[in-house]
Amino acid sequence: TTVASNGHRTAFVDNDRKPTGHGRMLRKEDPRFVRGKGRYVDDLQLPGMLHLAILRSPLAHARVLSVDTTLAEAHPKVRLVVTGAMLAEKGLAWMPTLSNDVQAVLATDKVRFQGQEVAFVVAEDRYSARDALELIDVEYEALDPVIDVRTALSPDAPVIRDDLEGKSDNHCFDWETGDAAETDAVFARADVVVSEDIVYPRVHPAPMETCGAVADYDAVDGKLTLWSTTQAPHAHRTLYALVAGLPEHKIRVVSPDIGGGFGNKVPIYPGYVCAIVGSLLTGKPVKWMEDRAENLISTGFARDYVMRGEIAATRDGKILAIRTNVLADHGAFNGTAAPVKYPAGFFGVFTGSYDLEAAHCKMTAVYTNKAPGGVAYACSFRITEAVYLVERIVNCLAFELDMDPVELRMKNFIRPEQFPYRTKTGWVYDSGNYAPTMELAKQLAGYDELRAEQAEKRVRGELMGIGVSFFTEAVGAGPRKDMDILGLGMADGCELRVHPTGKAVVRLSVQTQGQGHETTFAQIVAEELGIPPQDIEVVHGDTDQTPFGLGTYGSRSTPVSGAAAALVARKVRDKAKLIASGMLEVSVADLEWEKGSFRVAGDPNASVTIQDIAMRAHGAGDLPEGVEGGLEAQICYNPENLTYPHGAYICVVDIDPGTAKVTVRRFVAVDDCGTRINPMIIEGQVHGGLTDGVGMALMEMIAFDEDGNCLSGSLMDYLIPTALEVPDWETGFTVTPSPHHPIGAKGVGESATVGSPPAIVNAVVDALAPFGIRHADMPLTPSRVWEAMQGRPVPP
Ligand code: MCN
Ligand code: CUN
Repeated sequence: TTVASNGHRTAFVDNDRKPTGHGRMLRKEDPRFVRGKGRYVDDLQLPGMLHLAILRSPLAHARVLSVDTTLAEAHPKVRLVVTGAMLAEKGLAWMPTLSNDVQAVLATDKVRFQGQEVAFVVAEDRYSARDALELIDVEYEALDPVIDVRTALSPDAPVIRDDLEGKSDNHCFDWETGDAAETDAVFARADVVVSEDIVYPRVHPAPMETCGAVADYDAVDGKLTLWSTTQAPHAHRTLYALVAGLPEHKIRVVSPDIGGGFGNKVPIYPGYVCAIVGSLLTGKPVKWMEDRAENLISTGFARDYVMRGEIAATRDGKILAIRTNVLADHGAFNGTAAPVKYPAGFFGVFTGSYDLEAAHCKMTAVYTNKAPGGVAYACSFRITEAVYLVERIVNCLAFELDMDPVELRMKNFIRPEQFPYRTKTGWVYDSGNYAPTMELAKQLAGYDELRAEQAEKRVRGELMGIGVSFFTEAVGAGPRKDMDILGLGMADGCELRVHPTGKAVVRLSVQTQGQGHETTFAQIVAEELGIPPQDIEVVHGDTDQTPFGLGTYGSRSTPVSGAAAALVARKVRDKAKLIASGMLEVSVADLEWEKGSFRVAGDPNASVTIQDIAMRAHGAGDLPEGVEGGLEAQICYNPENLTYPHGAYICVVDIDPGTAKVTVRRFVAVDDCGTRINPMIIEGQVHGGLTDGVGMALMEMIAFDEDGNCLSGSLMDYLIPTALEVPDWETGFTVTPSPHHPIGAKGVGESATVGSPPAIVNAVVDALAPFGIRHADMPLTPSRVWEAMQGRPVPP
């Protein structure tokens, strides 16, 4: 453990400073980013490029009676105006979503949320395109909107999706997991049952760069190139092929630098399709770039779960079962992205890190007149909601039992010898060792001293709270036998070429958005081959240059593509070994590998480096019998299971009793993501996720008025945290390698966003304990905390 100058402690125990493989290494991408030399979609300028702007619905629910584009077409700089009716003629008015629903590209019959795409204009410049939107005259007939998820299924609610055949209500899907009867039986005989209504409000990832695309259709060779802000270029290409009927080999999707994705850039948005149509019809490259308001009101939101959590336990704090009923708001179209078998993502891990006798979840998903989306904002496929539910309800139990929340958790953890552990909802946790992680967090926080300080402060009427959360995530989707998105299996390709001079290029199917893949994937290969990471170029984000794979979300890059990169490097090493045996004139069995070279066992002077071998592989000399020239390999990795990282978080807050303002004073995060490839990048991921957590717990919410007007369409209204709202993060880690991952690594990119909101809310509620408060819903803004202190229920 090292103590920083600010007194904060950070634990280091492992291989933090290895030079040629895993370890702290400055990011290869930093020189271009810190100089402002990143290349984003909006930086692209092509000769003759036109600009596209989208007309959006001002109403949440309305019939489209007519769209008059005459004046817009007459604008001198306008080249094209397209309406839903025109797209319908080409069979392009609707597109499939990643969840087997359909979504309007441009509205034909009705608009179903405020901000929905109604028409688009292509003009010579961005300003003219936007000006011309005002010249389009749309006649709407307003309909009653469905805004409150709780009344969406009432018999008199207007039907939003009357486009779907036979649809007579706003029901989207039902989903159930666990055993209802068994769970009810356990509840019936429990000493203590606690229930709580828990809302995870609608939030938005709000990446720094909004969504956009440049489409360039070349009529001569029939090739479409689409530069777009996508986290999953290959999956998008296949879908464009299926939707637009273009041959897949004539589509190239390029995802250049991305200014943050956070799941916002997983779906296919109407804007991308509009850009493609715009280019097909004008024969010119067409750029569409959203502004901030468009991003906030129309693109993939996150959460929006109304949950009833129930927990059953013995009087002495043994948790027996958890039961939950969820109402899920999916907006106007089910535009979520999750493996087909999992319509609620991986919410099924709501049993958390505890060894239970039974568990059951029943979920009803509904349509409302709000923007589509659902799986975004570092959600690990809805594990955010699951962890929030279990970590809040466990705290409610601690409150009822008057038991210390750490002690209650420790008492109920799945024990190390129980792994691999099958949960009551059917997930097999690959590995875990929870108690040491919790202990380390306690130690770094000085937990007992904090409790003593709190007791003293309470006597003086000061409001200090200590919040704990412990999470297990399931990341790395996923084994192709049970995970696919629209029929595409969730395996990842990877290709590695070592050039004659010993420099290498590794080609990935995943797509970095700020996670530092250009560095860490070079490190993975470096660790396996002993080639310095500086000599390994990472290529990604271009379907013409990389093998097929499903992209980056659900923290799957390390669990899936990371494994692929390690294995492809081992394949190259195996071939290198054959070549080395020829060079050293010994049998393969006599060779020993030592990072970067093969040497003859027992003869320290007889060795060849991987660079020597690369030259020989491409050179003129003889190669051993049956060995082809070149030094390259390719793989498609299908994970055996997900990886299950875990973590223990402790948050300390102070609440001003006069203004009810919450200050996060300290935050200790101990993460366990198995083998750590680049500890510095992991810390960056954790710092970012913790900051997200402060945002969601205290500030962020996409709100609507009763007419369905989105009240959070700018960053003045949708508050996101800055350095001023967050403390100096205190991090530590433990290492429990994944037993099935070739290097033992588990994903970490979403851990902190998943794990931190319950720690912060638990801390706020703990501070409010003197008021008898057991729960309050996010975001815990001063006004909400104030209401809670007055004994008034917090608004939903
Ligand atoms: N890493 C590591 N050792 C491990 C695990 C991960 O060094 N044991 C490193 C990886 O090599 C990678 C980074 O940490 O450089 C994140 O890896 P991983 O956990 O595999 O997550 P992904 O790369 O798949 O990233 C996706 C994840 C998701 S789903 C969201 S949402 C999110 C997140 O990443 N979006 C981000 N972090 C983000 N960070 C930035 N800057 N921008 C986003 O949009
Ligand atoms: Cu769910 S947000 Mo991330 O998986 O891209």
